[in-house]
Amino acid sequence: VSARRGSPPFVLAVGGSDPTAGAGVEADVRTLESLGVGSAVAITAIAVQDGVRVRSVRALAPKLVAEQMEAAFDAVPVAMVKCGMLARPAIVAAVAQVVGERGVPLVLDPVLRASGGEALGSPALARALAERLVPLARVVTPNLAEASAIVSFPVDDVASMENAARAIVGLGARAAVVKGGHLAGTCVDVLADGRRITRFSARRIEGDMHGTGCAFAAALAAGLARGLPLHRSVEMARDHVRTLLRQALRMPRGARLRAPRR
Ligand code: PXL
Repeated sequence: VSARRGSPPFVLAVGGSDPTAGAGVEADVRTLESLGVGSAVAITAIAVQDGVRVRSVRALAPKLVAEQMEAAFDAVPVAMVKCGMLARPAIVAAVAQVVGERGVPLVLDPVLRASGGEALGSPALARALAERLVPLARVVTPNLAEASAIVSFPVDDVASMENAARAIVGLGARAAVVKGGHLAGTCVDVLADGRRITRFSARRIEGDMHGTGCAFAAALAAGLARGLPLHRSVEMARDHVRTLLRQALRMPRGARLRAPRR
C-alpha cells in the first residue's frame, strides 16, 4: 500500500490508555500519524498514571477489546496491528484470535514493565504473550525486563540480549528487537531476524521519560506498514525515539515525553 497516493495504510493500535498521553495508545496515534500512517485504536485498559507513577490499571472485558478491533477492521483498511499493554491473559487470547482470523501482520510490544521499573503485567501475562501472540508476530520489541520475562533467563548484557532475541524467534516470531535503553553504560538494541543478528548502538541520551517503548514500536509498525524493510524500519524507529528524547529535554515536567527530573 502506498503512503503517498490515495489512502495511507492504517495501523490498528491495541493497548492501554494513559491519562498523561505520554505512553499507550495516545502515543501510538501521535507517532503513527506523524509518520504518515493512518491509525485506529482498540483500548485494552485504563492505566491511571500521573507521569511519575502508575496508580492503577483497570482492564476492560476481553470481548469489548475484540469488538473494538472488529469495528476498526470494518472501518478502515488495517495493514498492520500494533499491540502494547494487553494487561490480562484473557485479553491476549481475545487479541490473538482476532489477529489470527484476520491474518494481518503484527508488531508486538510485550508491555510488562515500564521504563520506571513498574510491573505492568504478571508472569501469567508473560506466558500468555509468549504462547499466543509471539508466534503471530512479524516483530517483537521487548525491553530487557520484558525479554527476560518471555524467555525465562536473565537479560542484562549484549550477549544475553542476543540469546533472548534468538529465543523469541525460536518461539515463532519472525523477528525480535531487544531494546537496550536500560543497559548500564552503552545503549545497544539487538535485532534477530531469523538469519542474522544486528546490533544498533548509539550514545545515550540521559533523561527520565515514559512512552519511549510505545513510540518505538508504533514507529516500527509505521515503517513496516509503509512497506519499508525491517532493518530500515528499526532505524527509522530509533531515529524517531531519538528525536523525541531530544525534544523531551526541552519540555517541562509532565509534558508528553517527560523531561528529566533534576
Ligand atoms: O510504556 C509502557 C506502557 C504502555 N502502555 C501504557 C502505559 C505504559 C507505561 O506507562 O501506561 C498504557
